[in-house]
Amino acid sequence: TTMSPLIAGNWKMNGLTHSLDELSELARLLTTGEAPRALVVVCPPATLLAAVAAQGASSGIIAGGQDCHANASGAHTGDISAGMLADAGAQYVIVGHSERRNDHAETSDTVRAKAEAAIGSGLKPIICVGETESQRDAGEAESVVAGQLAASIPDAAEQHEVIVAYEPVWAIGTGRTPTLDEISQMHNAIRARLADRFGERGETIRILYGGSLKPQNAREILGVDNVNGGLVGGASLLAKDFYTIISAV
Ligand code: G2H
Repeated sequence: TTMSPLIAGNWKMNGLTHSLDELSELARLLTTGEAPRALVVVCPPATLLAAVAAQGASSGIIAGGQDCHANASGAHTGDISAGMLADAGAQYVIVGHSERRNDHAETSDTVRAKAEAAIGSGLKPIICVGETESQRDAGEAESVVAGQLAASIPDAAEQHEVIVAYEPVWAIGTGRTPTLDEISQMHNAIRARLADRFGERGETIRILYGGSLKPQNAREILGVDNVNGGLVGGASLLAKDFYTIISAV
């Protein structure tokens, strides 16, 4: 396939206004070096979203949210709708990150509803899936991920762009990564599921890898077949590291 790779930075609950200095540095690196092959997305805390969208525009950095509510508006204290993210300048939104699934008891049905809301507001949802360590040890990794894919991806993906991110829970923020064979096997399995369900369109859905992606392992992981980019947490907080990962594709 010829789709351009996509590298998304997930700042999680890190970043105050001064973090925008790192964004300026990233913008400088992106505009002074060779143009990146990858689409570059930065998902900051919601408080910085409008600033990231404004500041990133001239260097091609695209802003994304980290979560959205499934409803368009209403009495949901502390939540943010997809339309609000779009209004602040976001073009993407992460849904179903394992930290949301765990910390906020989000099920795949919730995640699908959020992805539908995102699409309804013109955002591209980055839909996260991934098995826990005990599920992998029990030989259930592929079936768990297949179940999450089936329930988390809305039918609207037939007409609208969605992105899948495979993030094995045990690799998140741990410094541990699956072997290249394990990544390859899972990404091929995900591709097969997407093709089964969405036909030719399923071949064009990006499948990102996430979980302890770093400058040191980015080139080999992002070079695996059916790995169409990455979702980067810790290593996206420093412009230099994130730029190295972006440049690895
Ligand atoms: C996985 C990833 C980004 P990290 O959660 O979503 O984080 O790269 O810190 O493992």
